[in-house]
Amino acid sequence: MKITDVKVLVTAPGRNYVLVKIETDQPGLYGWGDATLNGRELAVAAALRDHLAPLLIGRDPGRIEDTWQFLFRGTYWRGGPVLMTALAGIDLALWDIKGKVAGLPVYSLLGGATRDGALAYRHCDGRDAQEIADNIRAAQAAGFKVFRAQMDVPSSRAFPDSTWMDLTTYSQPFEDEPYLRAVPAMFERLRRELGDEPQIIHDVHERLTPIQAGRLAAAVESYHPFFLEDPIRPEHKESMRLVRQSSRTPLAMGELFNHRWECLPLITEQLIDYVRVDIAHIGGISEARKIAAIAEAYHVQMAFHGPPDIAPITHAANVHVDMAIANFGVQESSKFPAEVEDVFMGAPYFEDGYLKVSAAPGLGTDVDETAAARYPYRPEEYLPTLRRADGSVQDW
Ligand code: CS2
Ligand code: MG
Repeated sequence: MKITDVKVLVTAPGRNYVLVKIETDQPGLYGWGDATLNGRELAVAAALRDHLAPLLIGRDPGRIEDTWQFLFRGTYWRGGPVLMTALAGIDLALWDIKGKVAGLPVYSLLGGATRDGALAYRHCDGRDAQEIADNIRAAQAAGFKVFRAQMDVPSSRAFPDSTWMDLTTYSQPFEDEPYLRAVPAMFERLRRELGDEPQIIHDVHERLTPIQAGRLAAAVESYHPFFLEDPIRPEHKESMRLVRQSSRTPLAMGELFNHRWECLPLITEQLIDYVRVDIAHIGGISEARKIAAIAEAYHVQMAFHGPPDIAPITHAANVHVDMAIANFGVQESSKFPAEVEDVFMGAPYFEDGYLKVSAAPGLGTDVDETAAARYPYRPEEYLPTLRRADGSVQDW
């Protein structure tokens, strides 16, 4: 069997997505992958179209690991978000093809189901703790058991560039002291209102220094968060030692990593409890299962990144891997813009707290290319930036 064509499709049903379709010499046999990198979509599309797609023509689509090694090591330039997202798009499409050839869902190819569904969490962000509590109650009524709680932090100056934002970020400049006071107060209020049962995650989004992160982890420990996510910036990973020493609050990290080696010190030193890598940004399922296997040996669990800025194809890949691995922790779930349903079919579905995929062959997802063509790329959809009250750059 041979790859005959690799198509790169950029579509924006509500948000921008970069999709990869790998076609074969077998009639009607193709695979879809997702290569979306929020705010850098066209760089990935160009890497695929101009550099990687031509290398795939004529290759055997069944040799996934060999193709992965060839594109990662054999072409010399490796790593980084652009190349690893491009590689993920190809990897996902190849796993989709392999599943279709075998007549099996990808989770079955990965060893078969270890669970009935992937415990899912829902974003319940709000302007204040009261709004978050209301959102959690509504999500509980819908069946969710795990929730993410983000809130606006009062500060001094209105932040103009707020069109794109959800409450992952703040509509005002970021100041560390108000933030460090606001988050424990938020947890205290949520526990008072909702009791001990709801499992609550908070995403720091890389905004603190290690000592501040340690202080926050200690301050929220008695409210037993599910985990505290990305407490510090991702570059100097050894700084997590300081955060770890400060408390027994579970820690999660990894959505900015691009391959297993970036995860290594955090896993092998047991500095985190959950790996948050994004399957669309680490070279796909092939890399995800290796990271999961390394993490399993160190009692670290997987909590794959699942924001709406990656396509439903990656969300399906998340659940296929979640279903197959032994050390699954929790799966971030997202609400997509309504238009997404015009373009994508077979996304994971939610049932009583869990995300599930059908037993359809491959990833079980498909793309309506005619519908996709109705949603051209949106250049105005750009990542927001965040600044401090004094005007200096802050990690978004
Ligand atoms: C967030 C993301 O879901 C999360 O945990 O950190 O929404 C993140 O901000 C975006 O994916 C960035 O593109
Ligand atoms: Mg995050």
